Amino acid sequence: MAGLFSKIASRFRKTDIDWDDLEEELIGGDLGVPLTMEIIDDLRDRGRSLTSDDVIAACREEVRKLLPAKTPPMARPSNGPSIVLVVGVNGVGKTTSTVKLGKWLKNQGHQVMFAAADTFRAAAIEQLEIWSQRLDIPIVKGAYKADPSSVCYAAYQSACKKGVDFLLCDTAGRLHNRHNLMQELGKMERVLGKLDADAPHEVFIVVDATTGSNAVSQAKEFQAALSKMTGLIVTKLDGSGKGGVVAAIQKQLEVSPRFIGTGESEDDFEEFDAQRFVDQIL
Ligand SMILES: Nc1nc2c(ncn2[C@@H]2O[C@H](COP(=O)(O)OP(=O)(O)OP(=O)(O)O)[C@@H](O)[C@H]2O)c(=O)[nH]1
Ligand SMILES: [Mg+2]
Repeated sequence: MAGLFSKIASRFRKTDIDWDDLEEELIGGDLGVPLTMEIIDDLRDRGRSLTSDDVIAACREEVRKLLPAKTPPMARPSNGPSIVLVVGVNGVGKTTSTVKLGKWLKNQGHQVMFAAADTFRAAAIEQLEIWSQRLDIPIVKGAYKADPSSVCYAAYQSACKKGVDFLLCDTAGRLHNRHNLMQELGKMERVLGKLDADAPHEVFIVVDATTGSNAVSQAKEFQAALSKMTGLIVTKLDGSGKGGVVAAIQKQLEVSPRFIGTGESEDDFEEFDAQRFVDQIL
């Protein structure tokens, strides 16, 4: 499916660039108002008649410049496991991404453990357990309805004992406007912070690319509820022709993309690459 930029290129191939139309396309492509305005202003400043190819090249360049050229490695403390908290609204792909990240890390030779901290649904614990068996990655789970903070606490202790490098904590999907559930995340952070002052070492917000600009509001609410948000995992980039929200979140929240999900299988997962993203996905 055609991405945002190829869509714009075909729209303006035979007509002069109309700034209002271009603005509409960029906002429609989920780049968000602040970034769209910056791109349009920059293009206007060039003050000459631009071809559609010039415009696309400039748009790609603006987005590429905004995104970090190199994705940082996963944070590691000098002692003990690196704790990764995976958060987001319902159904965006948190559990799938936790599993994919687990496999990705294991393939690099790391010792990985899962914490099934989504105790909200019994099926969620089972879902992660099945993956744990399939990938041969140990799991610590709590009882259905148990306090997710206590599951993370127990998982941390087990991870320390086993010499685990990365403890990946899958959390329950929560609506970003449900205050008590958002507060529960703050509690998880505080409990983990007592075990290791820098924990959680990574907090990844997962968003579904196909939800478009709503993902920006979701990420904003999670950022407000948590003391840190270290990265973005964007899922369902396969075939949707969407992805602009990655740039909008970087621009408005300064949270950088770290991984992308490109399908339902456990291998449909890649470390984010800004150049590839602007050239092939957007
Ligand atoms: N096409 C596609 N589907 C995905 C991707 N990531 C996740 N999914 C699918 O999205 C659905 C929801 O994924 P989950 O990982 O269960 O989502 P979740 O955020 O853990 O959901 P809750 O725990 O209910 O909040 C599943 O059907 C996944 O297979 C992706 O990158 N591409
Ligand atoms: Mg889940």
